Amino acid sequence: MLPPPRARCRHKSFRHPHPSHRHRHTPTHSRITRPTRTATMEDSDVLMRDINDDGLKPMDAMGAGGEGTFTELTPTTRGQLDAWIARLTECQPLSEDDVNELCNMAKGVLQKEENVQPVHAPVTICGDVHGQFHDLMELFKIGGPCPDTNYLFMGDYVDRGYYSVETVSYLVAMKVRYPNRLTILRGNHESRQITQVYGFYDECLRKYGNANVWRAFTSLFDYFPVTALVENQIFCLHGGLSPMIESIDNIRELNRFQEVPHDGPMCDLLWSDPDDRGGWGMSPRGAGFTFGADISEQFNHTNNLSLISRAHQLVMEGFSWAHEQQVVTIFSAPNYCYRCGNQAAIMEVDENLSNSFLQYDPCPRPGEPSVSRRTPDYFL
Ligand SMILES: [Mn+2]
Repeated sequence: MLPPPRARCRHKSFRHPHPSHRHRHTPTHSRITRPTRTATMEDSDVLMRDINDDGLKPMDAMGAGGEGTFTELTPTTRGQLDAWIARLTECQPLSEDDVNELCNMAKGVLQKEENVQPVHAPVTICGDVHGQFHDLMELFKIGGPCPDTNYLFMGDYVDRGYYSVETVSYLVAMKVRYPNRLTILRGNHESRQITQVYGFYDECLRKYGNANVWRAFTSLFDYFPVTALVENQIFCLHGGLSPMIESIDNIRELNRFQEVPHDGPMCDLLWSDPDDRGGWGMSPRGAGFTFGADISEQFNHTNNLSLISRAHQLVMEGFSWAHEQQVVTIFSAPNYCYRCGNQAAIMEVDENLSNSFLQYDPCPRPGEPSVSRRTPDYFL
């Protein structure tokens, strides 16, 4: 069923000439079954419940105080943000003081957002980025620069890649600078516990000599919205559904301002995966659940949704349909971990809510080894 045409175009997106490595897929509400199986590398990101916090207990998210009154950017603040963004665009990290200031500003912005943040079309929806800063810059070349193009990121900005600090600093600075053009959701890696295992904590120590920047960002992560809803039809989140959530209103009732819990509805939204098997299943990740096509069907029907858009799993073509096109997985880190050989993708949703995918390969970086598992043509 086609969505009603939108009365107005909220924002005209800037179109880049198509680079050779950019592939456009035809409009997708045609019913093409894509038999792609989701790869399982991300399944190795399991939740370990027995990590010693070493005193790094979640801060009281609302205890920061005073920063919640953010209203409008002053020219000075705008200049400050533009200077930070210019520095970060060159992949240069901000100073520790600047990160603290940025995170306080961002708390003011994100605190006002909803658990189910409303988003207007047109918007370009992106999956995991995982600290691959240069590939994030490539993403903006492929999709069009922000703020000319509106973006919605579905979490997992940090860990795995070498530039988590620059990646999350850049996205947060852009969020504060252009709050209505950019939506950044929380992924399961935006957590104190997970970042201590998968790289962000170590990267902060290496780049700053102490854990203050890690502490500032992980405290900020408690403010990120957990889901978004594009024009009341496309439900966006990092992981998937929860047996404790029947309606979208259930999500609105959650207190999201906390560390990602080990279980329960908020945990499931950030950890669950769609599965070929029906019903609810145990997740091999040790957190969240697997859910079948029957579950997606029921959820979309109950909530009048046309699509669940999520990230969280490596998919070799950058996007993958599941559950008869009721669920799509989007993964935006090409050659994930610099070795998986996958393409990345982003999904453009236009003002009529029809979608198309842009796929891209890793941005070539001189001086860095490119290790790919892709079989060379001459070998076949
Ligand atoms: Mn994830």
